[in-house]
Amino acid sequence: MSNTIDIQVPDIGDFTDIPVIEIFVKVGDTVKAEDPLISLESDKATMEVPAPQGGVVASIGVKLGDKVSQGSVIMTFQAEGAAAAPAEAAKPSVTAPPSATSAPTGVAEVRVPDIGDFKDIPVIEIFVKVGDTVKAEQPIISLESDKATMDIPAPLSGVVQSIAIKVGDKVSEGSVVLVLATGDAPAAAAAPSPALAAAPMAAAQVAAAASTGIDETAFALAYAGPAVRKLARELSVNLGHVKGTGEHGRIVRADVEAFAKGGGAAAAPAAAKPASATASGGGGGLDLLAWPKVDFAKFGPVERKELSRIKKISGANLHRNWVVIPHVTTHDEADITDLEQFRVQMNKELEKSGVKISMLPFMMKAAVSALKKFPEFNASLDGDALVLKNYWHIGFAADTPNGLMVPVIRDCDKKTVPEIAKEMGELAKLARDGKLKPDQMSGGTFTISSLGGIGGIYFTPIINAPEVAIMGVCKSYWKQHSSDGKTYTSRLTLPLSLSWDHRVIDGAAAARFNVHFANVLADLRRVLF
Ligand code: CAO
Repeated sequence: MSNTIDIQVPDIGDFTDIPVIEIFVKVGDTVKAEDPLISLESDKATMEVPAPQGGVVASIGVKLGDKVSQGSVIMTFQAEGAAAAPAEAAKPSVTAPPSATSAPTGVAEVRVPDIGDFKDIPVIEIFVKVGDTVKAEQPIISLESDKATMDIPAPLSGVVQSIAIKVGDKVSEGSVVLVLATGDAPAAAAAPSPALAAAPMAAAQVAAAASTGIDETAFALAYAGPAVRKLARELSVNLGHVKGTGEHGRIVRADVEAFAKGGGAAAAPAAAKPASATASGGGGGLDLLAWPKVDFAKFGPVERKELSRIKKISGANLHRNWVVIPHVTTHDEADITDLEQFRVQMNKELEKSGVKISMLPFMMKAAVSALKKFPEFNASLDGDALVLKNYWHIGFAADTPNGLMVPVIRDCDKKTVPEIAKEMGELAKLARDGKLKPDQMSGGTFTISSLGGIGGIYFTPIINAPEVAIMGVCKSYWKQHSSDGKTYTSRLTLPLSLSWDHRVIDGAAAARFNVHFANVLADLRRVLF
């Protein structure tokens, strides 16, 4: 009677011919039931095949790159207590999970599948949260390109263990979306089996991990399988700092082990910094207190209202821009007395055309003039370089029932004031009706945020990255002005608030930009110069 048993690939749903991307054991290794043996990777998910029982690896029948399907023999075990085992024990013994769409008991990384030529598509909605049970084919996230909205379904049934993306993130084929506990594996909230501990920690567990200095977001996004994640946790290695040497940059065991020994390749210079620098507030990361959790209903009646999709997306972008860009705001004012007279006159003349001109199209022209004079304001940072743009596409913040949107008017340098006014009206209407297309909000080089129709004097607009400056404008008012301190005249005055990225622009340039902008509004003939 043979005392070895064949270990086969169990039921892995509809997947066939899946490449082996990692082998975690070698001949002679003693493994316990549920220890991961190999990792498989399809275009939709990464799955680990765990040991169905304990034993000693007697032979390995696959090598990296081999393609396997359900029933493929991957290795043989010298079974624990094989001599005494009943005859059935020698039969293939990997138990198929109950559902045809379940992966082997364990965890599976779910990735964005083949989505054609689309790349860097924003995630606009996440339908699941950690702890949710999902069924195969159930939509888990929604992506929106300028051409289509696509729902990505779960390739397997399981329980969501962690989510690697957030609304607004851009994904492409192969991007990790979430980790599912599959088959009979418990959810993150339940006591994790050894195999499950490999997965990124669920939200409730993050607080405990924070003391190790691990950047959980980077950890969750790292391209590594559950067993490697488990090893990284055991060795307190921040996966986000490890450079993968596996195929397509996948992090393998050896990378984590080498990193733990201090010899591993770091993904970024930040990796050279000890994790404790972050934990102790050394400046590498935001070492913030947990957000206060308050039961507001204890103090009075409340109503809970979910944020709109646009608010969630713009909120995430504003937050990133506020945190990442060193903002400074320079205030100034423009004398628009003559311009206002001219505007009123032009509106009378244009009455029949149906186009009404507010102050904003004039400001767009003034912005183009200032951007041409100070080209570093019409630029974006790309690593250590500044990309200067030879086109002038001006965005304007539009207040809509669903939140803030920024439509972009292209080639403002080539358009007349009435043309800009007309296009602005059309884009603002599309924005309010929720019909703005992504390409009508992209490509901007500078933004104007006007609160002039509402009120206020000054504010601090947040830069619309990757732009490097934004002009905020408030309501014009009559101000007493004197050039000699003796005689005074009333001038219609427009308050200006220019926020700029101090990595690119310095204070003197910002002050000059404002002066030029104000001078052009005071006397539009200056755009000719
Ligand atoms: N001073 C005084 N009056 C002003 C003015 C200013 N700076 N700017 C506009 N006005 C007047 C307009 O002339 C118009 O007056 P009438 O009704 O008498 O013609 C009135 O205010 C309303 O103007 P408007 O807001 O409809 O037009 P606009 O071209 O100035 O702005 C738009 C268009 C889409 C930018 C604006 O409607 C809007 O959404 N603004 C909000 C932007 C915002 O939320 N910014 C904050 C971003 S940070 O959270």
